[in-house]
Amino acid sequence: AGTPRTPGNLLVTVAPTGAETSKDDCPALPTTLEELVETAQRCEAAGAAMVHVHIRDGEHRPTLDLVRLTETVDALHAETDLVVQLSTGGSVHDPLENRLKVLDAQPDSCSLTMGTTNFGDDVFLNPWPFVTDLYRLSQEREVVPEFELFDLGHVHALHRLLDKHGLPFGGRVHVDLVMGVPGGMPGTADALVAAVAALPDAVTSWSATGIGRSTLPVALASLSKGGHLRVGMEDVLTLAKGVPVEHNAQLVERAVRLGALAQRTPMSCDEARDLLQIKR
Ligand code: KMH
Ligand code: ZN
Repeated sequence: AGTPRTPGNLLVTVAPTGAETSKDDCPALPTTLEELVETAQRCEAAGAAMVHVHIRDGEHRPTLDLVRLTETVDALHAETDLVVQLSTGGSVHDPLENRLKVLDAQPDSCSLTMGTTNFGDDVFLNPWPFVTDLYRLSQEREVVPEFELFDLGHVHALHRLLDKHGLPFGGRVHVDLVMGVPGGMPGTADALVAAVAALPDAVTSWSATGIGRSTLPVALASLSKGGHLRVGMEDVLTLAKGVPVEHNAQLVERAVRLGALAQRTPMSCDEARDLLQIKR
């Protein structure tokens, strides 16, 4: 028998694509199924345990096409052990009814944003009835939500949701702070500390990600407060000023290096499934 592995205590989630960057602007963005699977495999080898997925159509445009979503979930399950989280946020242009249908593709987890937010010059729409419909659907379908909090008001909306509608499927409450979106809370250590202090007691784990230049301050603040990390080209396209990300695995590798400095070890996919109580 080999040496027993130290249990991991750092969940690294990779968000490799997003819906707001075009392939023309960033050819390294994984937009085809082949690119996504290759990315997921390299990110898993580098230490990621969960993938937050947005997909693209044949012209590399964001889509919520159910056939493609299902094919993507199946391929990621076949080719990796990663926890597969589908975005229900889609792009700022996706209608709410299409975003609800994402759960038909049977992901392990789904993102669930806790309120409407300005998103640059656009609006990312999440009216309360949509939030509660999506939450109830996730409970029925036994899909574990990741609550996306873009603002301090979203933290309070999460209190309200859990008070009125109970716990998610599996009983764990996992949150991701998405910081530094123009229109949301800033990507600063101060804002992270305020958001974490206000989280409901029912929260069992949380990660954070900082958009663009707030990536490193947010990652360091999250590690300091005992949080987990989300990284990926959905959130940042440079490693440093003028140094483009060439592959999402570089961001995962950096997250693992930062974690190591904080004496945190990346979780395996199985450990992440236990943490989030993903249906087996
Ligand atoms: N594309 C953003 C408008 C999510 O995936 O749930 C929304 C987003 C959040 O990316
Ligand atoms: Zn997303």
